[in-house]
Amino acid sequence: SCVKNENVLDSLYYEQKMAHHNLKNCNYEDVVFMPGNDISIEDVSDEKIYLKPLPGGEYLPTQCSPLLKSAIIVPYRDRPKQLKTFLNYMHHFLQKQKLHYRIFIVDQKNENLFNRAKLLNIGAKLAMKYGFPCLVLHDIDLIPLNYANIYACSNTPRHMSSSLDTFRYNLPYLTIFGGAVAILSEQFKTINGMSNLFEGWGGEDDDLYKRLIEHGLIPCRFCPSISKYTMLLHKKNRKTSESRFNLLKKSTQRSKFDGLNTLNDNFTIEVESLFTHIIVS
Ligand code: NGS
Repeated sequence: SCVKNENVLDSLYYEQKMAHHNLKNCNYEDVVFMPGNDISIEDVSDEKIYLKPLPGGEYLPTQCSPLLKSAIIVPYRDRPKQLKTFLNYMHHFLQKQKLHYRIFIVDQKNENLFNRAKLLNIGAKLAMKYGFPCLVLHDIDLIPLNYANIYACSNTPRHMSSSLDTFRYNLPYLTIFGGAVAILSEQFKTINGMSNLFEGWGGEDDDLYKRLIEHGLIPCRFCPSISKYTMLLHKKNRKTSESRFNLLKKSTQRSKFDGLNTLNDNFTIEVESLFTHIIVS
C-alpha cells in the first residue's frame, strides 16, 4: 500500500514527548511540502553544509523540539570513499528534516562473507539500548534525493528506496524490502529482528519481508516522486549466499529462533565525530 503525498505527515509515528527546554515542537510541514523538494548529490557531497553533530554523529535541532527521533544504521565494510560521501550528504539532509538522529556505521572487520542482516541486528540492538524508537536500516550506497522522504518511522514499516535510478525508478519486484527501510524499534523486536544466517549477498531482505507479513505488519511506501534515490556506483565483487533460497523456504519456521534473541554480538564502539563506529570482529 502506498501513502499519498498529502498523507505523509499523518503516516508518521511521533514520539509524543513534551518539548525540551521550552522550545516549540518542530513543524515538519515545511519539509514535506517545500517547493522544489528535489536535490542532487552534487549540491551537497563535496561541501560540509551542516552543523557539527555531537560526538558519535548525533544531532538535535536547536530551533525547535524534535518529535521524530531516528537511528540510521548502516552495514559497512571497506568503502571509505562512499562513507565520506554518505556522511557529508546525510548530515545535511537529516538536519534539513529537523530530526533528532544518530548515525551508526556497523563495520564488519573480518574476512567472513558479508552478513548484512546480522550487522543490522547489532546496530539495531545498540540503538534500542540508546533509546531510539525508530530504526532506519540503510545501505551505504544509497542517497535520498527528496527532502520530503522523512527519515522517521511510519506507523507501519516503510520501504523508503522504492524509486531508484539504477532500477530506472521501477520496483524490480513488488515485495522488495531492501536498500533503505524504516521500522519502529517495537516492531523490530516483535519480529525478532532479522536473520543472522544469511552470509553473502542476497535474500536477507526478502526474509525480513516475510517476517513482517507473518506478524501482520504490512509495509508501506511513499509515492515514487518522494522515494527517489541515486545509487553510488562501485565495483561489484559479490559473493552470493548459496543457502539463501533454502533459508527462504523456512523463513516463518525460523524467525522465532534466529534473530535478536540468538545474536552473539562481539563488537567494540568508537565514537567518531560524524558517526558511531561499531566494529564487529
Ligand atoms: C533479489 C535478492 C534481494 C535483493 C534484490 C535486489 O534477487 O536480496 O534482488 O538486488 N533476493 C535473493 O537473492 C533471494 S539489487 O539489484 O539491488 O542488487 O535485494
